[in-house]
Amino acid sequence: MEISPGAVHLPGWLTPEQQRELVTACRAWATGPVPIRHTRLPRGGVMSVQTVCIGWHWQPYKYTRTADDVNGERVAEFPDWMVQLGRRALLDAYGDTEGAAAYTPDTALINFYDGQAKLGMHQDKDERSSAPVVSLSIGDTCVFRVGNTETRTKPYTDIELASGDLFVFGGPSRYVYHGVPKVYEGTADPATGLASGRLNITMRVTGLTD
Ligand code: MD5
Ligand code: FE
Repeated sequence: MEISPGAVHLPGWLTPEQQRELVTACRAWATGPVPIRHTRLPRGGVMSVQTVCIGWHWQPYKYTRTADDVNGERVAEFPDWMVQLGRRALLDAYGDTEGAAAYTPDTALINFYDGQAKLGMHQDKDERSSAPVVSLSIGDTCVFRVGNTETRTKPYTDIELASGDLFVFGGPSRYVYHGVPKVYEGTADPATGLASGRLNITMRVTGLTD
């Protein structure tokens, strides 16, 4: 369903098998050339969420090929199968065949939330492209807060994102404030391969070239 113009939530979009495959892939990336870490913020804080990136490495407020704030290694390649998954997500969310075919995400941020992790209200503005963001959730259910483009406060809508859910943010919703105020610990189905916690994968277009 459409939460606001361009913001489309498709619950249960991933099959249990796709969820298991994504968990396996994310485990490999989390222990790959650039290990998953709590991102350090410029003002000295540390995010409670843990993040590993593929394609391009995100750190506030930029994307680089190497993880200069971790170990200096180059991040893993963004695989073609994930480009195809992103195109299917866009097609199912918007029904726009040409728009979906033209979508070529080149980075993904893979966020891991334990039961205490939160993500404050923010906008995603570090990409030089206004192409949609594709979000996939696996594991524990969370409260996801979708706000407005003007302020990090009300009006906003709280929805639950559960394992297998797809969310696409494009058009007028691309730059809305959003966050994760709560993770419901212990709600994950271990059959996905994730015994506890929440995994979120966001595909994006950086708009960068080497
Ligand atoms: C998460 N991740 O659940 C969320 C899902 C992040 C982040 O917010 O920046 O890693 S992605 C939600 C998102 C992305 C871009 C735009 C909008 C939402 N939006 O317009 O609401 O870990
Ligand atoms: Fe975000």
